[in-house]
Amino acid sequence: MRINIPKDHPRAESLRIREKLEEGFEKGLVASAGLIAHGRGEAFDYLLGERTIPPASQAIRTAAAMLLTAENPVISVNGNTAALVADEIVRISKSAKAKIEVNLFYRSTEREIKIKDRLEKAGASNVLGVSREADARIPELGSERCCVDSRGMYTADVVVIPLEDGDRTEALSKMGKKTIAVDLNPLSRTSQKASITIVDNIVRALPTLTENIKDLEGKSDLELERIWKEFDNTKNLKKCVEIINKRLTRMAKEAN
Ligand code: PTJ
Repeated sequence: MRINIPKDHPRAESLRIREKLEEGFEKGLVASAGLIAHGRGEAFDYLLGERTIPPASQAIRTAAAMLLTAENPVISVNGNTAALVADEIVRISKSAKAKIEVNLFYRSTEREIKIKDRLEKAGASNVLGVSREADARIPELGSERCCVDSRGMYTADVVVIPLEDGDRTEALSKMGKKTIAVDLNPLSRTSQKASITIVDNIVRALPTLTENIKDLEGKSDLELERIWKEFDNTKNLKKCVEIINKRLTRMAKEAN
């Protein structure tokens, strides 16, 4: 149901994001569980103060450096990502020369085609992974996510996995791939298993990733590699949890 969101509503931005997801659901891009997943994300965003925290900025810069040194980077797109940030996905794919592949947890050919159409409307020219094009299998993965495109994720060296489930993150790293997750929950299995986890809302993280790619473009491979080789994901996640912890402790004191 649509309402006219007043510009001065204190939660206007959050309501606008919800509206995009609702619209995505009505158009058949977003899975019903995608709405629930968004709610979990919102709760963590609330705890973070709905801003890009310093460890997330560091993870974004590291992700930009990793994408620029990758040989065959692929961005995996699901329903929520397509509904929220299709334009930004295309921008990143162009600036980092990354392929785009549709990969769904709740797989249906109908939804894959709708997501592909949305991405093409945003300017994508070669969207992989739709229907029979997902001709290869990620070993030891039970979910529908195991079907991937042999030109894309199967042969990729770096995979960007926004709003992901832990099983596939683990399976991709077992295949020797580097993974860049975007997940507001620093405690999730995806966050723990990815090579780089950006603990930020995808609507903020991706535009910042584009800016960082542009900023690092002229650097040598050696310099770029140094950035991602020095990055410690476990330490970075710990900093995210500490920020939430400090914020809650301060708020609890203020409440007394
Ligand atoms: O479109 P499909 O079929 O591939 O399904 C997509 C969902 C998201 C339903 C599927 O991947 C799923 O069930 O994901 P999970 O296991 O619920 O994990 C989603 C994660 O994304 C959770 O840890 C959320 O906190 C996080 N999240 C939700 N919204 C955002 C987010 N992270 C960043 N930005 C968001 N806007």
